[in-house]
Amino acid sequence: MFEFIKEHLILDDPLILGANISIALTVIGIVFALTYLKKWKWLWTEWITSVDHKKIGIMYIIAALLMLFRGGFDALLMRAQLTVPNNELLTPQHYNEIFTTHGTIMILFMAMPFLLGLMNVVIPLQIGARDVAFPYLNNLSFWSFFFGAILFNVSFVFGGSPDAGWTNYAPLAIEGSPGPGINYYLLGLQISGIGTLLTGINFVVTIFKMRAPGMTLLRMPMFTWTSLITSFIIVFAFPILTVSLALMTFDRLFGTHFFTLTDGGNPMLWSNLFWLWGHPEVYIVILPAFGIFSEIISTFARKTLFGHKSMIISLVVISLLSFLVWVHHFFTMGGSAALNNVFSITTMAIAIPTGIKIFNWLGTLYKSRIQFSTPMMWALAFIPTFVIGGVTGVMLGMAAADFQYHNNYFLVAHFHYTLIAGVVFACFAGFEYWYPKMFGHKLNERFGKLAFWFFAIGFNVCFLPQFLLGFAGMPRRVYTYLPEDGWTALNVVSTIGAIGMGIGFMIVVYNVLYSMRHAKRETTGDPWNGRTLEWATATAMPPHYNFAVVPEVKGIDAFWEIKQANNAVKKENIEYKPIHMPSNASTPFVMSVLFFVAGFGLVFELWWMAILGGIGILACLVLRSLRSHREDEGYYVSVDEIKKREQPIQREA
Ligand code: HEM
Ligand SMILES: [Cu+2]
Repeated sequence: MFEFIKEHLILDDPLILGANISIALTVIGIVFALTYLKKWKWLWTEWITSVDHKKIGIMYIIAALLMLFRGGFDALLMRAQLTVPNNELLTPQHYNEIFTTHGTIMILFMAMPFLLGLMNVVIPLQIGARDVAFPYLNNLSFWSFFFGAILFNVSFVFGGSPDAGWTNYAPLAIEGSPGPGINYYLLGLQISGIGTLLTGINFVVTIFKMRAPGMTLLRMPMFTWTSLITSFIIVFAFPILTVSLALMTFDRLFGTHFFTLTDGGNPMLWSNLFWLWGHPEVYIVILPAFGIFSEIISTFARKTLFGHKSMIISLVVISLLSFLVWVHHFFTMGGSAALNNVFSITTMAIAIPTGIKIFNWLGTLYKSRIQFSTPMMWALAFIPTFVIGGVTGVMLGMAAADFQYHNNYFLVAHFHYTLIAGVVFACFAGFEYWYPKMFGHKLNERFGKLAFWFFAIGFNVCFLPQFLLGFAGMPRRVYTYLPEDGWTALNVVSTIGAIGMGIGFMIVVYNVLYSMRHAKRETTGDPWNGRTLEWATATAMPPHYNFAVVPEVKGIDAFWEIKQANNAVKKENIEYKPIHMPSNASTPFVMSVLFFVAGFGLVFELWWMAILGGIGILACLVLRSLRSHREDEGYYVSVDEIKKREQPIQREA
């Protein structure tokens, strides 16, 4: 065992060694603090085993922020490496590993969980429900995502990181990459993918079955709509990923030949399967972002979202088209012209429903009195920047033109314009917007705006020059270049922008720490004068049962209408009834740890460990089936407790 650890622990690289030490110190510090403050039990009962959707959402967001830090650090290292020609900060192998982990972490362990976290916090509240449909499953979703992410991250210090790009193309990932790196990729994604699929199922059922009386499908707020459609895409797309990852795991561990170049394997099959999942995946992260911006724009423009119905139709159209465009990721890999034409047209067609959305947002802003809060700043900056991402996407979608642009920095600039101006801006915007619901106070607006300006300006300074680098022919995924190439000046500018974004991120983190201490506590549940039901709870932070009395919905902007009608019922007159809630669950956490153990065993082909983990997982399933009756009984929140919780913060009617 000792030999095994000595063989795989990475100690020779000073950068990784430094990270090793700081990770070890942080872990020791956290363990010490928890023990010293006697917080272990609190952590276990209030968080780890909690089935409250709001707490699960918060845990998702914290994990995503940590991953943003990790992915952002990777990004800064790459930018540092590319700042000047012939730089020797990183070796070629290290550069390969970093762009692979950066891309994978940003998409699968940062953007998606961040949005799933916001969905978790907001959706049940927004539809007037007490929790999600399957709270127990929700806890399992989070922990399997979390331990999948941990497994992926372990590669960094133990055994070596994956190095075949986030697309993990065969045959490179099978025959061209010895060592455990790719195994980490396959199993980390597999385990966390289970969590994502379960979340998709959970939200489809929640949104269909648990809406408050009166909330018809067409009255659902836009964030709920986008979350519903996203959940559907997850349900259809993630099984493709599951199967593809399993097949490649067989190729690597058991010598099958699904994607090899020899013995009847076909690497192109991987590309097809990967992008058949991968393209819908980018809509899984962009659609909830659209939903967040819609909520924010209508709140701070003080108007109903313009063209609510056309928004919904365009959502559905985008989701269908997202499955019909995947071949645009390999226009240049030798398909026929006819084939490329078909996929070129479906790709460009996506611009139409997306354009409709842009006009709807502009229509909402038109002749409104805009309130420039921090969330709104992100939303306003999103519109023009995302248009740049969209327009360059159409340029790439033309098969003939793609022969020029693909695999150079024009592409890198394009997808960062969509992923950052679309998704990351939305994550920050949604975080600031719903922060009072999660923590009972707003974030400081001055620091919020400062962070916004650093990040938004830094972003454009970083990525606009990359379009030009693309025109100048700089390829993607190269670790250095020559002075004669003439790419130096633009690369310097780009790195300066990246530093600006890093500072912006640090200000966001500082703002959280600052506001925890200094911001004014919210007393009402409605700090922004909101329009939708999540703002209708009596307390600033809703109790675990959300609504003491389930609200009734009379239109889009349900809460706004309640406020306009001024029929906020006096609290004394309400007759509370006991509320049925689910109990905490510990099996999901244990099971996810076992997933990690089994996954780690497979990564290193330690069969005993893999089998032990597998048996443990099965045992958990059996246990759960036997115990389910008792566990599912849950408990009742008594009328007394409800009264106590609703009392001190009565809102004036
Ligand atoms: C914080 C600012 C960011 C910077 C400075 C940055 C920078 C970079 C750089 C330099 C590359 C490598 C390009 C190459 O060598 O070909 C890259 C690749 C990539 N980035 Fe980012 N990035 C940032 C944020 C993000 C975010 C937020 C996402 C996704 C949500 C993302 C997704 C990707 C993907 C998917 C790749 C491709 C990886 C691959 O080639 O396999 N990046 N980024
Ligand atoms: Cu695509």
